[in-house]
Amino acid sequence: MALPLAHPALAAADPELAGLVAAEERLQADTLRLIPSENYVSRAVLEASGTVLQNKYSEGYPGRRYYEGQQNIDQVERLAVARATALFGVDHANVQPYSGSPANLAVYLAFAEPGDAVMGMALPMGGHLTHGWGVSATGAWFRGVQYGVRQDTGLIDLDQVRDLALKERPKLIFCGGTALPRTIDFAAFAEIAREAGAVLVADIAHIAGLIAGGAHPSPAPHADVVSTTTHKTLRGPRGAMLMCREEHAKAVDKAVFPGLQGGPHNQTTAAIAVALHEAAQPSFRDYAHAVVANARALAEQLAARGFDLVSGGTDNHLILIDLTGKDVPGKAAAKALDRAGIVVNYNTVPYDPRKPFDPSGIRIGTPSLTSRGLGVAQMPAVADWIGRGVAAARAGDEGALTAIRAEVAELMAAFPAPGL
Ligand code: DSN
Repeated sequence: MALPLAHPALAAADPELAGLVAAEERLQADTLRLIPSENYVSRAVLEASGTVLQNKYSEGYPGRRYYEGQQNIDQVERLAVARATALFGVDHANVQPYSGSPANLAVYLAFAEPGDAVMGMALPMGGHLTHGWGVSATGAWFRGVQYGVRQDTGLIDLDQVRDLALKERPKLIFCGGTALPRTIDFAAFAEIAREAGAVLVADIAHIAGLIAGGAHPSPAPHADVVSTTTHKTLRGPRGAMLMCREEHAKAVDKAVFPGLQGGPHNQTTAAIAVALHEAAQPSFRDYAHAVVANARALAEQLAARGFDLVSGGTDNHLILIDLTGKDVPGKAAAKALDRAGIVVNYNTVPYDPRKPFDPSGIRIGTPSLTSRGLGVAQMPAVADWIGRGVAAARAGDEGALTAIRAEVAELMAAFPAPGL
């Protein structure tokens, strides 16, 4: 296996590990990555993640640390916070959560007591584990009340949300999720939360980059707390942020540290700062709008090829395909597409009669391909490969998958991945 020239010290010290990194770089370069929660970070974000900031402990917050030697770290964190508040138009940002699940857990710690009712979208409907789903600590320690989408439209049933909220009086209401192809009506959720006396948490992990780039409405005027990861459409390192109004700043900060976490990962904070700087540039707005334009074009092309799309299409970066009519389960299709160089994930669809580990759907999205520069002109080819790949999965035609893999690699070579 060729050693990666980009990591000479790693290659010399640990060739086995370096070989795996090189193989992953090649895989990310050659394949069409359609997982909607993934992306390619810039070289600058990658470099910031690999700095000596790694070597420093800094429990506490800028100016209020439990370790000395924070002359530079404080400035790094202040920069990240200032860039987050400016970009998202919020009073306060905490950039220390290690990732999305710990960030959401901190929200529970800040605003609820064990046993309280909390409301979120059911996981099989497109929600997230940490929105009170049973197998998560948030569903075990709190009383999860779950809403969904309508079976006839695939859209969130806001009447159901209001009825449940007024009946159950949850402490928290989460909006947002992991498989929602449509715009989230933050204002409507805020009205329901107000009526029910609940704290509204907008989990914008999937769409943070679209919001930053003006391609999705912002929750800032409506939500009490905004939770997000930084590595999806926002195109930063693996990390998270909690943002809120000033009145909630103390509770949020206290919940993250010392409530839940120890020292922040300063190298990640630095990379978040870089990503936020990149997201404030005009080119990021172009990227965010291109993500949505590509998803819309791809959805149209898929529908034209007879694919059944949950909610009939998309408003954002994500498309949820129900393969029931294609007579192929989601997992078999996802694995076949993987062999064809097209990386997706199998996913439940609303009201799925199949089990979560072998569901009826696949979930795809356009952030990664957009970061590589693919545009609407390439979406017919992408839809074609998906159509042929799913047909090959049904027919067990490995030759067809191999042929698609070669075509995919040829196109991807023309669109070099950022950061690699
Ligand atoms: N793992 C994320 C996703 O893929 O949507 C959610 O946490």
